[in-house]
Amino acid sequence: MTYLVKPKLHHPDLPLNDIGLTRRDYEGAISTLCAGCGHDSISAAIIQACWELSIQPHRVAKLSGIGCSSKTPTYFLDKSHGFNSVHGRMPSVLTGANLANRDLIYLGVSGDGDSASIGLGQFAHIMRRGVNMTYIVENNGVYGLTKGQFSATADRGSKAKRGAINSEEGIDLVLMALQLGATYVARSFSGDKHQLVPLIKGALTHEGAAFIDVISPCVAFNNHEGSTKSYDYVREHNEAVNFLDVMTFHKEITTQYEPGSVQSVQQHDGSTLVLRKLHDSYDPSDRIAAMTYVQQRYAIGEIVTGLLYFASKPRDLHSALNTVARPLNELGDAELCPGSAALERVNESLR
Ligand SMILES: Cc1ncc(C[n+]2csc(CCOP(=O)(O)OP(=O)(O)O)c2C)c(N)n1
Ligand code: SF4
Ligand SMILES: [Mg+2]
Repeated sequence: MTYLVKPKLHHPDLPLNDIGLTRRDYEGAISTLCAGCGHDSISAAIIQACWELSIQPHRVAKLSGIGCSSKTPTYFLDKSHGFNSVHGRMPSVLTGANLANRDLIYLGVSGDGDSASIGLGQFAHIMRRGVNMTYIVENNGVYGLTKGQFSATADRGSKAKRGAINSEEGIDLVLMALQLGATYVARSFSGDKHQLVPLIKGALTHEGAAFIDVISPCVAFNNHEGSTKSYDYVREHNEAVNFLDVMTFHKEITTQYEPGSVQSVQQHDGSTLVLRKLHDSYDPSDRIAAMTYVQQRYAIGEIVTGLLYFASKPRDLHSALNTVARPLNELGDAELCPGSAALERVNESLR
């Protein structure tokens, strides 16, 4: 893949995070996407979230499939591990990497074509297995890279750039993730970084399957009147249920929210999610209610955004499989090959 390296010089007074890095230390190559593409705003939000969380870049493994969205890991975190897989196959590569080394922070970046069309089966299985990761779909309702065909998330009745009407039902990946058992599920908009950055921070600190569907307009092929994934449409129909703030465990919580509208939840890693509710009746810990709410609002033309569901005690694949705690590449011969006596005992137990 060709890319333009960004010059590394930066202003000496740029603010530093807790580990002494500037925001520029989390950047990647210069983007070659179309000017105004929503995907670039999502890359900027990922950079901001990782910088604010003071994540060591070498502890992140970023994985993707094929598409304009799947190209974006080149444009952030250039000191992290990266793997650009086959179209729709990122989830199985991520699952394997995670099983081999649970010490890394896994970030999967995909498109609506990559995850809801060719990769739908892979998407379903990574969610139901509860792989500890942040999985972001940059959802523009089209195959941007191959020039704007409808993808499987395009809403029935939405209009293509050349006027064709989509006659098929759209797949809602948020509803699928909820049904399949993801333990942190959110939706956001690439044009709303105040909502998106904290949602990414919450997902990165969540120790289970975290999924964020980000509506990300394709300015080249799906930003016209009649599209339900355009900047104008999403701005007019966005219905936020809450706003999130994430406090890492070493930061003091100074609450600036009105009592009664705030819900704080302690996560496994010690960080706290502080939710400012916009709808008092909305309870993000109720999975069934979240599915009902998303569907009810969709029926009246609204796109519900915010943290829609989370489980404060998530189950992850390693705990389900009772795997060894250390990364496989740290195990020596003695642990990997316990000897013929141990093999004999295993065989005996199966007779
Ligand atoms: C196996 C395979 N089938 C088809 C393609 C062609 N192809 C490349 S990208 C793409 C769709 C990308 O759409 P999406 O994932 O939504 O990404 P976007 O470009 O919209 O961000 C397709 C069909 C391919 N590269 N590999
Ligand atoms: S074709 Fe669409 S999705 Fe691809 S870079 Fe351009 S605006 Fe973004
Ligand atoms: Mg797409």
